[in-house]
Amino acid sequence: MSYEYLLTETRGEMPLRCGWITLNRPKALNALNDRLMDELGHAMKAFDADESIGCIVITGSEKAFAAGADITVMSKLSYMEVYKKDYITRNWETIRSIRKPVIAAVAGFALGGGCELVMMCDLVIAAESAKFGQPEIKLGIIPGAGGTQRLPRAVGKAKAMDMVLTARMMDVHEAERAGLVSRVVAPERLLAEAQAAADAICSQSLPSLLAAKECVNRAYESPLAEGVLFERRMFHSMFATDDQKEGMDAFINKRKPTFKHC
Ligand code: DAK
Repeated sequence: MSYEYLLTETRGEMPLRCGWITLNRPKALNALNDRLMDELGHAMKAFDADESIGCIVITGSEKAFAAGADITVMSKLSYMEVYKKDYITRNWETIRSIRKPVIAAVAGFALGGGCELVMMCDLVIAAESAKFGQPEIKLGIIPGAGGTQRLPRAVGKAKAMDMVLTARMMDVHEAERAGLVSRVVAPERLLAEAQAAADAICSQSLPSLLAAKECVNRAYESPLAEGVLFERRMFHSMFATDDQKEGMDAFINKRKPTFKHC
């Protein structure tokens, strides 16, 4: 598939490298239309299936990570169209199926669907210019890609209500304090910091990364006892990997581990 709205590349050293995806629709502040979301799903699935990739980074431009779903397109839709065609559910759900760690590297606006896309990622590294918001209420709609569910889980009910009901944007420092953002960096450091985080992830054992991500995500989907049981079973299964032997032997012998990802 050739991409109209994305740039993709791989960075880092073998054996595990990072797949980079840059949202590239600058004139519309990376507004997320159907084609862009199809491309994003395709690129993410391709990196997820590539055995040489350990981590995926999604970034945008200096001005906008993404200013939301494309309002020009949505303005023409009727209830029957969005309901019967299950408006863009298809290509947004793809992101949730990605098993490798995904880092959002955010500068500028992350609004509406852009903020929801950020919340579907695993780590969020944000420049001091980043602004987060769910301004859908100003358009006579509500968040539709998980904003009313993931935002309260990330920042708590009080702040989520403030953002969803008043359309107020959060600056990056408030977003970090509230738990929406993993790290804040100077704008010129954003891509280097994201790459450093990706390199740190790619230096680990891939089966451990997949298991760790799956377990943390369980915390959002299940009661505590079920989540802990799931974690325990996954923890036990790690002892079936060569990488567990290698990681512990390397520690004991004071050397760097050489993981085989099996
Ligand atoms: N859609 C389409 N075009 C957009 C856009 C958007 N969301 N955001 C910006 N643009 C376009 C502007 O129309 C303008 O185009 P031209 O006039 O130059 O042709 C260009 O980008 C530059 O924008 P501005 O001139 O407005 O730039 P400013 O710096 O003055 O303002 C801004 C930046 C981000 C504050 C402003 O553009 C803005 O308020 N944008 C809209 C933000 C917004 O309301 N976002 C929420 C959209 S609703 C779902 C999945 C997703 C969703 C729902 C369901 N399912 C899976 C079911 C998501 C919904 C949404 O995101």
